[in-house]
Formats: sequence, structure tokens, C-alpha cells
Amino acid sequence: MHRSSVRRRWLSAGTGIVLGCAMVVSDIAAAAPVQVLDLIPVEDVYVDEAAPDSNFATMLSGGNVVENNLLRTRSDGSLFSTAGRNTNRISFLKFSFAGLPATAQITGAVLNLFQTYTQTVPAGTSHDVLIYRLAHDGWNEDSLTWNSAEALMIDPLFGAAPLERYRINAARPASGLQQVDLLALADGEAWSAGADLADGLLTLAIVLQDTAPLVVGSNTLYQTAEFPSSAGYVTQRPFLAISYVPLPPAALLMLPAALVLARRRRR
Ligand SMILES: [Ca+2]
Ligand SMILES: [Ca+2]
Repeated sequence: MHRSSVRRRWLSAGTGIVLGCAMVVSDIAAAAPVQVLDLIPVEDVYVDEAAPDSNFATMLSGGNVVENNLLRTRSDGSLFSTAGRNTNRISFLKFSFAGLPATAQITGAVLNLFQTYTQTVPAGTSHDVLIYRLAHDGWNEDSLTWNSAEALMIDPLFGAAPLERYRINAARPASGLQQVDLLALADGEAWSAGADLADGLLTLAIVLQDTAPLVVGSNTLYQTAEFPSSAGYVTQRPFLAISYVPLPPAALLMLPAALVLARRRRR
């Protein structure tokens, strides 16, 4: 009898701690200012089906090997296959979350791409730029090729819904900053950050598709992370704007509730 009443009191105190902590967490999350971290890709490069074993991290300019400033996408003008594929240049970007606090709660993720060129969009047609998330981060911009990228794409890249897409048509500018909200649900599957925060890396693929009637060889170009800052164009580098609330470690959150409980037990 006595023992069960003690146990009930402990259960009630335990429930109080959980509720107290939940309130503390939500109060702090609501009160803490949202911070923004702009992540420049740690790797970015494109691959080309017409040169399936070539890597395009660098290029020749005036007889010198220089960093490639461009990410390219291209559709090959064919009809979509059953897998929805009519692309032959794909760009890949990798972002690292090393600079993000381990307890960060992500509230926003906007991919910023500076589009420098898009093939003219004939009346009544459009280009769709699709953003996919890949589960595999084990690639390097200095070695990735079309053929090695195919191995990455054992993820159901072309069969799956993209995270997001944007459409280039007569009403939408063909060049300039393009912002894609990875947490939006409107055109695809929202990014679920958990797995990528756990492995510390996010790999994205940018794919161009034409809507019918198809335009042979249509393409878009974007600046890479290597776009020279000296030219004053640093803002044209791609970046992922992460908004987050930096929650303190759970151990600290437990402290206020634990102190209240200890004070009650002393009475
Ligand atoms: Ca690069
Ligand atoms: Ca990942």
C-alpha cells in the first residue's frame, strides 16, 4: 500500500520532469533566435554522357589547367524513357554540416543556384530543373565521371520524385539567382534532414528535363564553388542557406526540472 503510493508519487514526478522538459525545449525553441548558415559546396562538378569517363573539375584555358567555373545540365532531346530520363549532363553538389551545432533544429533549407545561361525557351515549351537528393556521399569532384556517377545513382534517381523543381519558361527569367526550397512540398518530396545530419553530408543532383515539344541539346549553366571571388562575383557561388535554432544539449535542458524536483523532495 505504502510502496505503491510512493511509486505513484515517483511516476507523477517523472511525468512532471518529462512535461517540464518538453515545455523547456519548446519554450527555448520558440524563444531562441533563428540563425542562418550559408554552406558553399565542399564538392561540385558535372558529368557528361558524351564523355563518360572524363572528369570536368578542371578545364584548359589559354593552355593552362584551371578550375572549372561551371556546372552544366543538359537534356538530350529524346523522349522521356519509362524512367523519366532524357538527360545527358547532370550536376552534383555536396554540402557538409560540419559547421552546424550538433543540437541544431533545422527550420529552413534553401538551395541558391546562380544560373548564368539557359537555352532559349520556345513559346509553349519549358525546361524543368529537378533537384534530387542522393543517399551516397562517397564521391569526389576530382574523379567523378558519368560512368562512376551511374554507380551513385543506384538510388532510384530518375524513378523517384525530386525534392523540388523549378520551371523555366517565358514567364520566368532564364538567368540569375534561382532559389529552391528543399523543405517545400509543392512539387516533390520535402527533404528529410535526419539521415544527412547524421552522416554530416548532403549530396544533390541537378537534372534538366524538357517538356514536349523537346528542344535538342537544351541546357542550363550555373557557377561552381570555384567561381573566383577576386572578380567580385562571390555571391554567384552556389550555396545552401540553412536556418536553424541552436538548442542547447539535452543535459542542460534536464537541469531546471531536476532542480525543481530536488527542491520539492527536500520539503
Ligand atoms: Ca567544383
Ligand atoms: Ca548524406
